[in-house]
Amino acid sequence: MILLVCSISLSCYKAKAPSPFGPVPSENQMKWQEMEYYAFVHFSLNTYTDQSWGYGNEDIDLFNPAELDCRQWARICKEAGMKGIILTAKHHCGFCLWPSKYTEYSVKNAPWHDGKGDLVRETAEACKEYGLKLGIYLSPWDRNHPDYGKPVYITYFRNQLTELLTNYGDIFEVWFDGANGGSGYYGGANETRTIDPKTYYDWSNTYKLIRKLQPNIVIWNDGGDRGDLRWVGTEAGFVGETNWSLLNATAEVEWGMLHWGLETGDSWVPAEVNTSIRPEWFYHPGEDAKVKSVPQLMETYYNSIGRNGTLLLNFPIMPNGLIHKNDEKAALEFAKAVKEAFAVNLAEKTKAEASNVRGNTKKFRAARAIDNDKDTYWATDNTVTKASLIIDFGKPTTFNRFLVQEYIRLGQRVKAFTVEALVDGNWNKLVNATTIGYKRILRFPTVEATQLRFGIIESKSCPLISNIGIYNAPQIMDPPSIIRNQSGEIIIIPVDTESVVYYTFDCSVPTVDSKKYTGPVQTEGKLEVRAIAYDPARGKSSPECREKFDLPRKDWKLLGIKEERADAILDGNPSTAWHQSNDKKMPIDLIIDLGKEQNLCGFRYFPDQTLWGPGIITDYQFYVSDDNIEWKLADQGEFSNIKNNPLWQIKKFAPEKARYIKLRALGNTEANDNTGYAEVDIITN
Ligand code: FUL
Repeated sequence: MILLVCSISLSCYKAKAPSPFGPVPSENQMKWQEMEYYAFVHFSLNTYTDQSWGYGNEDIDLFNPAELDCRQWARICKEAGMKGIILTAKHHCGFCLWPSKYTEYSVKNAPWHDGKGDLVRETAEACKEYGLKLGIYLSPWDRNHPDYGKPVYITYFRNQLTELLTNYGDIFEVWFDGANGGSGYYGGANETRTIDPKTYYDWSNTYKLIRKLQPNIVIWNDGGDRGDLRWVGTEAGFVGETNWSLLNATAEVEWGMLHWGLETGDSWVPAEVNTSIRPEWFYHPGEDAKVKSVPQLMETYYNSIGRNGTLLLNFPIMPNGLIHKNDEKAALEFAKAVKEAFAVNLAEKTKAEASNVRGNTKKFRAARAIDNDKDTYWATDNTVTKASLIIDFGKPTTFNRFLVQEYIRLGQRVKAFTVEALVDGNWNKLVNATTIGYKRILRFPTVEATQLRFGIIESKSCPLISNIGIYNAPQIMDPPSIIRNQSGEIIIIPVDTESVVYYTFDCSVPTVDSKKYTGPVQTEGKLEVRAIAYDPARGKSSPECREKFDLPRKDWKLLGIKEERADAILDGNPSTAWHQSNDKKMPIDLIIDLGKEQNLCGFRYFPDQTLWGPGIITDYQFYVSDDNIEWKLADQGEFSNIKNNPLWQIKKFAPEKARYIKLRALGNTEANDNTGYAEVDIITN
């Protein structure tokens, strides 16, 4: 009898569900994580002024989107597989897309719908119709408001939040961008106002208000108190391969913590990867040909959703109020590619065996990881933190993707794992990886095997695996990259070294009948190069890469610089850079002798792409000269949003004839004197 009681109680004990380990997600965070993919929509006065950041004095009369149709946005998002839309209700310029009671700088004074329009309402209604959730971007920095920087502005900000979180139904996420460049219109003051982002906004009381008005919301905040979600430290569309959904509730968050999370963090703060479908956030007609390709978007997919993050993909709205057809096409083709990649789960209907099963019970057996039910999971005994699970396909099976999910409601646990394939009776390692979290997707070269072994090497506590997927995704080809070096040679580099490259110089579309690239090609004058990569085995081409080049820089000389490495500025290679010596203080000049007089009408600057101390110029003056003695100011201004989006900066000015140019750096993104350049180029008439 005693024995019987003991054995019953022992098996009950063993079969008990594991206790949570470390921080766990709230119900709101869980629901948000399961959305996986949703849209950003950037639309404001910037749309009409071709700017990234409005100054705050832009004319309201500009806002008159003739064909505005939020249902078009919602339809595209829905068809693209997205689950919600976050709208820029107010960007840094302060212009409000809803008729706020608290300012005149809103749609109520715009010609659109004779001032009776409400874009937040139209977006909310369209979302409802298409079964999407609505999120709100409300910029804390307001370059229009006269009181910005004073305590009374916080009341204004909270009044606006109250309007937005009360009048438009359920809001799933609120987004507080930390950007603040200081200068602004501020009701006519036209000055620079600095605030301390740690204290000025009094976030903790604002958070209380938000949670009272919208109990199911998640808060994104990169600049202030810890919200529910974290930024990943870049707008380029990726989070770290190792990605803990944890941070500490207090103390500084360094870049590495944004990127990888914090293994020992005391709070659940998962990663959201925000990036735009084009280089910039707002619509710029010059970017119509720069919409990201399917391979680029797939890369983003694997580096966000595939790395335990969500993906917030931005659509810039055109001045007419619609999403551009190129962006629509890219988003829908991307959705199709994702669907194709994950169409058939080869783990379904297979046999799964585990090295250890919690309490030896059916409830936690290996099959729970392949039963298509997110609420069941394979678990090991409490003391077992190393374990493996073998999937037996029963026949040779071809695959190249492995998807795995932890049951995160009880915490994120796995620190390291491997995937192996049984080929001809031998276990071949396919990949070594670190964290899993909500979802991890691994890519490896296509393999044919009869079994797959998922080995957990290290886990903080007994691992809980809710889902495993195995797929054979079709290959996707990336466009090649094209550079022109200082001597004028065109160099075309395919992503896959086995592919063949075809190109044109005459603006025609490159095909397999175009010229085959066999090595650097010497060129003269202005030039447009278009190129594709081609896989002869499968008869598939990549999307094209298209680059325009101004005059070759053969005869250019950097004046007053002895270091040979400075040639990186002119070598055409965007991944090499040079920095001014660190004893120089702003303003710091870069002077170039163009070799002879040129008809200038602009310049281009490409910042250093390295992550640490890139010395990115934010404020500049551009001078021209005939003799390197007398200089004339041709242009000055800011490179808006260059910190988060360090792309080519193109500045045009009234035509000037000159032989010498001087790019003067007045400030950088690091608030010090570090000044770097990957490339500097001119634009000629
Ligand atoms: C940035 C902003 O400054 C950009 O304009 C954009 O809104 C992006 C989503 O966040 O930091």
